[in-house]
Amino acid sequence: METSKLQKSLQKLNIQDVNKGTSTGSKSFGNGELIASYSPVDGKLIGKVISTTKQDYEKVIESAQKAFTTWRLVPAPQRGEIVRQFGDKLRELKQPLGELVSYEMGKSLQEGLGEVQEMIDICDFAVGLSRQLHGLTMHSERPGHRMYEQYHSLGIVGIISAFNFPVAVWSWNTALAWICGDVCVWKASEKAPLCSIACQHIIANILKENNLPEGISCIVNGDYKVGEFMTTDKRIPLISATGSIKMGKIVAKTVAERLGRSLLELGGNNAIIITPNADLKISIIGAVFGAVGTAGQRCTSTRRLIIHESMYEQVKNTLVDAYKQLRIGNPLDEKNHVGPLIDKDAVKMYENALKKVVEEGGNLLVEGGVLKGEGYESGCYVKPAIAEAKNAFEIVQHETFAPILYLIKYSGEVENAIEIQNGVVQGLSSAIMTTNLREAEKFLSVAGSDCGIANVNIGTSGAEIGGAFGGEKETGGGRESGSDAWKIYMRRQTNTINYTSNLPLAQGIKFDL
Ligand code: UN1
Repeated sequence: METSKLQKSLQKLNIQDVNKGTSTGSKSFGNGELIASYSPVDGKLIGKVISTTKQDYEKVIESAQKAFTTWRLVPAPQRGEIVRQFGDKLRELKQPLGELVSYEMGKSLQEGLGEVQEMIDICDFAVGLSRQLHGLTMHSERPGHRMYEQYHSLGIVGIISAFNFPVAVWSWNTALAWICGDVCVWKASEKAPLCSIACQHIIANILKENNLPEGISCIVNGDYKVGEFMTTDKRIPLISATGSIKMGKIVAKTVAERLGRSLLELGGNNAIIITPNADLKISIIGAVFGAVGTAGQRCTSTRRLIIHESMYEQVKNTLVDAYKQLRIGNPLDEKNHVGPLIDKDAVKMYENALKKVVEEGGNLLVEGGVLKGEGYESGCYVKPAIAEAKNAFEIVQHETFAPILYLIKYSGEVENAIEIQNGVVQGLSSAIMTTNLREAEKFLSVAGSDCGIANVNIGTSGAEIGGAFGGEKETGGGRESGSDAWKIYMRRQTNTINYTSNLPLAQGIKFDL
């Protein structure tokens, strides 16, 4: 893509002025230090944002609190109408926003556009949901009594998002939170802050056009210290955080200490099992996209392939050949499959992991390495690598956010593969490639995969928004996006109404005066 075309797209998103920062609605302010956003695509400075000071933060929370008292009284289907307008605007701006995601984060343009599509889809989902925030009715054990439950708006939702899905994960949270009557304060990753500014501009205009309080959508910028303002803040009943297990443990502890709610979506160590009954063609496509898509920087990326010994050589050779076809380069150029890693720190972690797997006795089948020269000036482009390894290796147990795929052999029955697949601390996504019904059902059974996502004949990444998204064990246990994930954004109330002139007590207790 030519630079001038990209510049035009950035203009459409109104993010070209540097020094934008903390904002509630469309008002941008802030006194903090500047955070520069460099593109991993070409190493150029895209813009700067102002980080949020404690004083700025207080203004944001005041505005959010004020907005909540109005917003919660707007009927849910009318709140849905605002989300519908937001989704429509995203449809209009899909191309420029997808380009910004691709340019600031480094994922391929197709994936950048796909990410905006996830935003559009969750808006549609939320609009429908805005008429379906159902509670249940129960039959009371007492005569002349009615019992039911209802869901009320919760308050301020704090969203801490990661660089790898710089816009979609926010929208999964915010679209649901808004229809639930909550207001949102978003701290985006300091590695992709301009994406958050672009999104804020879009929603701020919609709020303004509809004469709604600007504090319905707020953003704060900065590093973990700004995150701490939020996690320690009793005025924020729910913190939804996406990121590393290390970060999640700190967030969980801090929020639990004040008995707040947290929704955690942390690391994955996702595997695909390839059984003797697998369809090889789809297994290879699923594995390669899972491992190298987004340069291995999805929390659902495929990190481990657990292959039956009878298929091992064939899968290995086909994979090595497939990796030779991969084109690595500018992600805005649609002919490339793999873009850069987010920054040079990520490159170091990739290099360390490759070193470590060899030290532990692994065998590099596709060596990897950092690319240099024309087109790779940012220093963030790396070659996807494949290593034969053991599940017990320390490095295999660890999530490295890079395109490194570990091949692990299993023998005997599918139960052995499932044991290996479950033998990690993370529990996000998993998959089995098989055309055998018994194998598939065992994998999905209670004795099967222990992950939040378990797929058959589909890779580990690329979940649809309609299902609940999240994982077990050290992935954090939270569920976002579809199904009934909305419930965490609301407070549940049980109501019992007596329409008689007697006061019978529950459990048959007599208390006559
Ligand atoms: C993430 O990497 O944090 O399932 C989210 C997927 C995407 C979302 C990934 N729909 O790969």
